[in-house]
Amino acid sequence: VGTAAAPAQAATSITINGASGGRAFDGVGAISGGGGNSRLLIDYPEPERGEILDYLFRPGYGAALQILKAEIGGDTNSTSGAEPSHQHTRSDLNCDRGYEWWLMGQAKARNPDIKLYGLAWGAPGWIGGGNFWSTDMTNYLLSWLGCAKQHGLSIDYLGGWNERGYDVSWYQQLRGALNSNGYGNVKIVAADSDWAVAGDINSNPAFASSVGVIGTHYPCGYRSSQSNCSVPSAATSSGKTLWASENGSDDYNGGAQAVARGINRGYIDGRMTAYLNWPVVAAITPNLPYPTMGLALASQPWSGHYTIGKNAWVMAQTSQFTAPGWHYLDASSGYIGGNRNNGSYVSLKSTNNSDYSTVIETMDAGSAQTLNFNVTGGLSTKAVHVWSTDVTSSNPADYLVHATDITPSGSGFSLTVQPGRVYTLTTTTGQGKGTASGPAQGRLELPYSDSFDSYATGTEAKYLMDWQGAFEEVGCGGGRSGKCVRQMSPQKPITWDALSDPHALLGDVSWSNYTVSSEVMLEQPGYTELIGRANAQDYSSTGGLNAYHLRVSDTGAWSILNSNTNGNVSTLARGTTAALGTNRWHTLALTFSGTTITAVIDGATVGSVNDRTWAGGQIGYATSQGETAQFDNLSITPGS
Ligand code: 147
Repeated sequence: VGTAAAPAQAATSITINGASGGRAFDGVGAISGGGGNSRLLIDYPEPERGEILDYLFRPGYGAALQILKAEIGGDTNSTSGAEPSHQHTRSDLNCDRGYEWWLMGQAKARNPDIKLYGLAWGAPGWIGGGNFWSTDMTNYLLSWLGCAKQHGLSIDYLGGWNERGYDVSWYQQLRGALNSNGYGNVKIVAADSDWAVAGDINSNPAFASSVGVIGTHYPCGYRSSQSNCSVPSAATSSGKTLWASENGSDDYNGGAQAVARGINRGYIDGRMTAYLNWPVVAAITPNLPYPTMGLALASQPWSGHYTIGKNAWVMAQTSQFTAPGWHYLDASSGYIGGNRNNGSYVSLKSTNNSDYSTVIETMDAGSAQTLNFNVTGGLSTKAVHVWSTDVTSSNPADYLVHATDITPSGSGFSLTVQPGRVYTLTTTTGQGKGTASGPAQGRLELPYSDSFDSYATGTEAKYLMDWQGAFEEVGCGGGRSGKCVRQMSPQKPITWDALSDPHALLGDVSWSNYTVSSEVMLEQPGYTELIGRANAQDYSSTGGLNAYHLRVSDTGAWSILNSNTNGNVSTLARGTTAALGTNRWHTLALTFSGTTITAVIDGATVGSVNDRTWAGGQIGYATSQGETAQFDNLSITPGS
C-alpha cells in the first residue's frame, strides 16, 4: 500500500445489555406498488422467477423481507405504471386481478411470518363521486380485505392515501368499519405522508385510538441523502409506533449506503421501528420512471436476466438476523464514540431474551476502528457469528460474507471495523446467501405476436404494461369468440399523479423499424390508438409520452400524432375514412421505416408522413378517457 494508514482511533467500548429498554422492532421490508414496478416479474420464466422471489423473501437466502407493502390498485398511474382495481365499477368485484395477490402469496409461501400492508395511491372514479375520503373508499378497502381473505392472506397493516395527507374523521370511520367487520386486528397506518398527522393524533384522543402506527415517508431525507432521521417531538411523545413507511427511490446498487444508514439511524435518531424501501423490485422496461430502483433488477422476462442489488444484501444484514417482535436495546444503540461520522450501531434482543444481534454501519467513517464489546443483562455469551458487507465494493462476493466466529473471553470480545461496511454480530444461526444466477441479457425478438386467447379472464396479457386505466383479458365482444384485451376503466380515475389517456406499452425499447398491427373495437363513441416507437414517459407533470400514435374515432376521423413528455401533441397527418362505429372490429397498422411512418386502416393506407423525432421504441394501445375499447391479434413484424 503506497499511503500511510490513518492513525487508529481510540478503541470504543460498547455494552450489549439485555436489560436495556427499547421499542419493539417491526421489521424491514419493501413496497410493491406506487406503482407498476413489479409488473414484469410475474412474466418471468421458471426457474428465474422463483429464484428472484427466493432472493426477496426466502429466509436465510437474500433480502429476507419482513414486511411487504402492496398497492391497492386504482386503475390509475401511481409512478411507473397503473395497477388494476378489484372493482373497476361499483357493481364489479374480481379478487384475482394484477400481480399483487400473487406476489403476496409467493412471499407468504416462503416466509409465513412476513407482515402484509396494503395502501392505495389512486382509486377508480366511481368512488365517492371522485372523493377519496368517502364511505365508498372505506367499503372499497373492506372489499380488498375480503379479497385477501379469499386468497388466504391475512393483512396486518392498512394505510389511507399515499402522500395525499389525511382526513381525521375518515380514519376514525375506517377504524370503526374494520372493527365491525372482523378486522379488529388490522392496524391502521397514518398517513403515509409527512409528520403533520402526529399533531392531530396528540390533540385528538379519538383519532389517536384509531391509528396504530404513524408512518412517514423519507423521514431521513429524500433518496440517497438518508443520513439524519429527525422526528418531531409530537411524534415521539404520541406514544405511537413510528415507521419510515417509505424510503429509498434509489438505484438497486447505488442506494446501499442510504439503506445502511437509514435502517440504523431511523431508530437511533427517531425511534422508528420499520424501514420500507421503495420499491421492492425494478421489473419494468428502462424507458419508464425509476427503471433501476429497488432491491433487484428484473426488467427482461423475455431473456430471464436479473441482478440482485447491493441494497438487498445491506437489508439482509438486518432482516436475516432479527424478527418482528424482537426488542431494540436503547442503551446498546447509538453512534460510535458518540460521533455520527464514525458510524452507528443498533442492538436487538430476541424474544427468547438470550439471543441478540448488533448491526453496525460505518458508511461515513474515515478509518478502521476497534470496538470492545461487553455482553451483559442475561444475553448469551456463546460464540458470536460475524457477517459483513463491503458497501464500497462492486463485487457481489463482498456482500453478506460470513467471517470467522468470535469466541468471547468471559463476556468480552473485540472487533475491528473497516470504513464503508455493514457488520452484523449475532448469536443466532440460519443466515445464508443464495447462489442462483440468471442468464445473460437479451432482446425481445421480432416478430412478436399475441392472439390474447391463452389467458384467464381478468389477467394481464404477457409483457403488456398498463400506464393508465386497466388493460385486461375478457371474452371478446362484437360477436367474436376467444379472448381479447379490454380497457376496463369506464371513467376518469381519482388520480395520484398526472392524468393521461388510458394506455399500455409493450416491448423492447431498441425496436426501430417494424410494423405493428392489431384489431380494435370501440364500445362507445370515442377513440382508440395504436402507439409505436414509444419511449420516455412522464408521470409527475404532464403524463406525456415520447411516441407516435395512429388515432381512430368511431366517426372515421383518423390522425397520426407525435407526442412528447412535455405534454405536447402535434398532428402529422389527419383525415376521415368510413365510420368505424361501435362494437365492430377493425384492423389498424403502423409501419416505421427510417423516417417514414405509414398508417393503414382496414387494409387501406390512409396516410404516410416523414418525421425524424423518434427513432425507435415500444408499441402500445390507448383509448380516450372512459372508452372501454377491445384489442385482439397483436402483431409486430420486423421491417427495414
Ligand atoms: C414517492 C411515492 O410514494 C412513490 O410511489 C414513488 O413515486 C417515489 C419516487 O421517488 O416517490 O413520493 C415522493 C415524492 C417526492 C418526495 C418524497 C416521496 N420528496 O420530494 O421528498
